Amino acid sequence: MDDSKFLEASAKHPIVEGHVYKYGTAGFRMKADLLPGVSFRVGLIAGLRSRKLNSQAIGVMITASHNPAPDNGVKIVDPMGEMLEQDWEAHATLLVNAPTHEELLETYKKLASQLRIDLNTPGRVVYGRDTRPSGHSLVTALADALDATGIEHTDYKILTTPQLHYLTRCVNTEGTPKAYGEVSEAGYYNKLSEAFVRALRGRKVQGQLIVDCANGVGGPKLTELLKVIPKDVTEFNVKVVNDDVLRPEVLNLDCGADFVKTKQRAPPNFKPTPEARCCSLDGDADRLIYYWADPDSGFFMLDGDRISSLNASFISDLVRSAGLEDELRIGVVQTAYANGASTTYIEKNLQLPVVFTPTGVKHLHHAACQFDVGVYFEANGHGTVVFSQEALRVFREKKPQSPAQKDALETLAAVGDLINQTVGDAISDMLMVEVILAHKGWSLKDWATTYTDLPNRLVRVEVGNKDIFETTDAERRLSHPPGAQDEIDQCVRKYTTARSFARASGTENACRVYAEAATRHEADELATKVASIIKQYGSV
Ligand code: G16
Repeated sequence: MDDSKFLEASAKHPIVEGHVYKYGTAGFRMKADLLPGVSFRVGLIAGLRSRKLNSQAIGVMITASHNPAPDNGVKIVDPMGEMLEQDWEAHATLLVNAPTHEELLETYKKLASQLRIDLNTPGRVVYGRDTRPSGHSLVTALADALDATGIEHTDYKILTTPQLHYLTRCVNTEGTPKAYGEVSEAGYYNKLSEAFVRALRGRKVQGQLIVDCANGVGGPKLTELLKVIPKDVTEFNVKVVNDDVLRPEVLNLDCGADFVKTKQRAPPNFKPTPEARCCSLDGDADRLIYYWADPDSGFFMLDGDRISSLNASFISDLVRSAGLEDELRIGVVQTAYANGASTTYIEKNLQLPVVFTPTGVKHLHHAACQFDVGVYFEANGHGTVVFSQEALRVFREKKPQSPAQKDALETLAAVGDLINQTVGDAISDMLMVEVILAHKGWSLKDWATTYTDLPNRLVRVEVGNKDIFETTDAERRLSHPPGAQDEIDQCVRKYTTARSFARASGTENACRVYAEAATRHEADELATKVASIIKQYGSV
């Protein structure tokens, strides 16, 4: 390795002195001007990981997803399109925080020898970015690290986050029996379109769907997809709104999935017609929230919990119709943010097991892979359904005993292709919801009748130092600072059926407080009280 080339390249992309960087819920995420040095160093770690994994391609996505426009982020994607293995998050954090260029070189070499990585092995990294203008310089820093360390690289330019995950898996499986799809953006659109038509099995999509794209990358990408979906066969009628990617400042501004979920209202800049189905994506199109708004019943939201139970119910019915209920284990994964009513519905009505993990699709995905069919969605609309290799094989190869079994098996096989197996993908999830509603002949109102949400409130609390808040029990309790959880418990005890927890966000410089109670008023009141406890402890 050429040390002087390494040092010269690193000198062009310094980290910001005094700032402590941490690989959070979805990689390094913060104000974009703090990130060029981080992006360079992420290039180093991605290259090491590729070399460690026998030259398989590693993905890097540059996005700050739901965060405001001035933020950006860098995250690493493993070869099968999953999030970076957790041990390596610590290696990434270590490398990114090396104070000088010389110490960075030393840490890089030490890491390589400790992990038994031969620096002469070829390595490959593929990357993409969302529409944020700051993405340009972050890509330059990343590419400089890859060039300085002799790693082959491909820039897939502007993509949704799930498209980058898709491409990473496609690159690594191309030409093998596990080939995931054609290695191109067009391949992604063709795969989704073809699976959508197959999963509908001749049914038509009813009525119009209005899609709010958060003024992010999902807008242009959804428009591309819609060009290849055959309208005559599907009657898929989509109106794309909030797709302005030319004015960076409007990204996620008063629109998008995070706005709708946290504010519990439709984006103010478009007036949904009463009969329209509406949904919102977030800034990098990996979250999805459905809703409607009409003058009589007002606004009604179908969030990630609803999408989860809809998928779980549809797929478990199909598995039963296919005669596979004794062969395949189906399970649902949720986080502490899941509405208690959704958990009860899944366990009692759908009779499916529910597992809880901390926030972050990286945790949910891993837990979902323990099932043959693992349904995971965070309440914020981030999630997917993963099928084991065995489940996918059975869908393709089982000999049907009846026309009904044949139909169920073919639908399951199509669904396996439609749902992004690598990570939560708002566009693929949206097609899946549309397929299920078409199969069931349901409107959003029919879907909403499956259970009644407990009133809840999510609050964002800015504190001096969010890192003092540490959690336990899948983030349902605070272990630090001492005394804070006792005060929360005392507060919660004053309400009959209530629950509340607080945790530090891994993507924003703030804490989040969630409260659920028997009435809207109580949920709001409890959230406010717990937020003030957090504010008080956080200001110390
Ligand atoms: C990211 C993660 C999600 C997580 C969300 C909020 O979403 O991928 O799994 O739920 O952040 O995390 P936190 O509460 O720690 O800030 P996105 O859509 O921003 O990439």
